[in-house]
Amino acid sequence: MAKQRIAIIGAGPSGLAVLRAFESARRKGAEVPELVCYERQSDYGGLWNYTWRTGIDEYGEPVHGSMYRYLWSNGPKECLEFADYGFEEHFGRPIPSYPPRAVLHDYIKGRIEKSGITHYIRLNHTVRWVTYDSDTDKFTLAVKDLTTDNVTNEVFDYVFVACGHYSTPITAQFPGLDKFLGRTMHSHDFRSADEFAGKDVLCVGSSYSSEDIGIQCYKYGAKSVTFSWRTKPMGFKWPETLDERELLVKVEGKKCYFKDGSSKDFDAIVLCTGYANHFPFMEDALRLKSRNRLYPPNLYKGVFWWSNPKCMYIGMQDQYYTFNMFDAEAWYARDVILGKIALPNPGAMMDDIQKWTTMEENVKDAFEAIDFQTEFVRDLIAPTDYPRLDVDEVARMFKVWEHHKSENILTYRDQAFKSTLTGTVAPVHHTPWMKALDDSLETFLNQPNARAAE
Ligand code: FAD
Ligand code: NA7
Repeated sequence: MAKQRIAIIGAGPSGLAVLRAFESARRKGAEVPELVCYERQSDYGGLWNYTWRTGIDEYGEPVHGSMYRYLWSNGPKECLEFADYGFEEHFGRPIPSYPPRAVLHDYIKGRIEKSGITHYIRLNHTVRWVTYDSDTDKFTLAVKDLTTDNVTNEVFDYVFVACGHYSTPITAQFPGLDKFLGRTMHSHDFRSADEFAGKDVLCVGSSYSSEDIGIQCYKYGAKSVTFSWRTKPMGFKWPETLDERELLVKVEGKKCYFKDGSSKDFDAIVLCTGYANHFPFMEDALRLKSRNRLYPPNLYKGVFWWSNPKCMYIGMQDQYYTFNMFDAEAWYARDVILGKIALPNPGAMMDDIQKWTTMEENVKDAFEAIDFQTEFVRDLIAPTDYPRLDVDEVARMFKVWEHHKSENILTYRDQAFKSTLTGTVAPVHHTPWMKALDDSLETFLNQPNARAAE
C-alpha cells in the first residue's frame, strides 16, 4: 500500500509543531506518513520571521508579517515554553523572561534544526487552492513554486492548515479618514516606532496591538499617544503623555474628534483593529470562517474540521497560550492520524463543539479566558505522550502577568518567572525594558550584569 501523505500549509510555530509531533513518534518507532510542509516565505518561523516589507512581497504575494522591529514577547516565555525543548536547552543557560522577537525566532527554529527535520519544508512555495474529492477521499493542493513560477497539483490524504490568522487586516472607517493630513496605516504595516519620534500618534483599538504599538511609540520618543476604544478602555495606568478616549467619530484635516466630545490634532493614525481569518486557498466546504475567538466554530477539539476531519486547523484560536498550545493540538491530531486516538461520530463531535462553545460564551474576563484555554490545552494533552506540561502553573503565571501589567504597563517586561520544566528562575535582564532600545539577539544574550531574581 502506498504511504499516506500529509500536507502542512505554513511553517510557522503551528506547522512546525506538526512536524515535530510526527518526528517524535517516528523516533519512538512509529510508521509515519510522508510529510510535506509548504511555506511561502523564504524562511520558516512564521510571524517571528521579520520582514521590513509591507504590502506585496518580491513575488507579488501579500506580505505575511505583522511583527515590527523592537517587538519583545508580550507574555512571559515560561508560559509558551515547549515542554519537549526548553529555553535552557536551546540557549545553554537561563535567559530573562521577556525575550525580543529575534530570540524567540531562534528558539523556534532551533527545535526544528536540532531534530533534523527542516528537509520536510518547501520554502518559497505558496498553496493556491485546496479541494477535496469524496470519490477518492483525497485532497488536491495546487501549489506555486514562487522561485520558478510553476504551479503543480499534489494529492494528499490529510491537510493541516497552519497558515496563521494575524495577517489580513480588519480596518475601520471613520468620516474624513480618507482626507486625514497625516499618516494612516493598519498595525499589520507598522514596522519601526522610530518614525513616530516627536509625533502625536492615535492608536484605534483597545487590545494587544494597540497597547504594544502605543507603548513602543512612547518608548522611542513619540510626543504623545492616544488610544481610542470602542467597547471598553484598556484601563492601564498610563504615563503623562499617553491617554485613552472613546471611539474616534470623525477626522478633519489633522484634527480627530472623539465620542466623548474631545478633539486633538495627530500626525499619524494606526488602526489596531485586529485581523480577519482569511483562507482564500481553501474551497468553500473546507474553509473556516470565524472571528478572533478562543473556540472557533466547527472545529472538533479546536482542530478537526467537523464535516471532514481529515482537514485540520492548527493555531486558529485567539491566543493566551501559543507555542505549547500548538504542540498540544499537533500531538493530538498526530495520534488521531496514527490511529492511537479514535474520533467519535459526527453527532458526538458536534455535541462536544457545542459544549466548548457554550463554555467560551460564558467567559467574562481575561482571568476566565486564561482558565478556559488552560482546560482546552489540558484536554488535548491528556491522552497524548506530550511531555508533562504543568498547565496549572502556566495559568497561574498568566494571571500574575495580568497583575504585573495592571501595576505598571511599562515595567511588566522586567519581571522574572520560573520555568515549569527546569524550576530555574529567569535572570533579570541587564537593562530595564524601557531603556533597552537595541532588541538584537546578541545584545539581549550579552548578560554581563545578569542576576537571578529574588
Ligand atoms: P504564523 O506565525 O502566522 O505562521 C504561519 C505561516 O504560514 C507563515 O510562515 C506564512 O508565511 C505561512 N503561510 C500562510 N499562507 C500560506 C500559504 N497559502 N501557503 C504557504 N504558506 C503559507 N505570540 C506570543 O506567544 N508572544 C508574543 O509576544 C506574540 N506577539 C505577537 C505580535 C504580533 C504583532 C502578532 C500578529 C502575533 C503575536 N503573537 C505572539 C501570536 C502569534 O500568532 C504566534 O506566536 C505564532 O506566530 C502563531 O503561529 P502560526 O504558525 O499559527 O502562524
Ligand atoms: P484583537 O485582539 O482582535 O483586537 C482588535 C481590537 O480592535 C479590539 O480592541 C476591537 O475592539 C478593535 N476594533 C475592531 N474593529 C474596530 C472598529 N471598527 N472600530 C474600533 N475598534 C475596533 O487584535 P490585535 O491586533 O490587538 O491582537 C491580535 C494578536 O496580535 C494578539 O494575539 C497579539 O498577540 C498580537 P472591541 O474590543 O471589539 O470593541
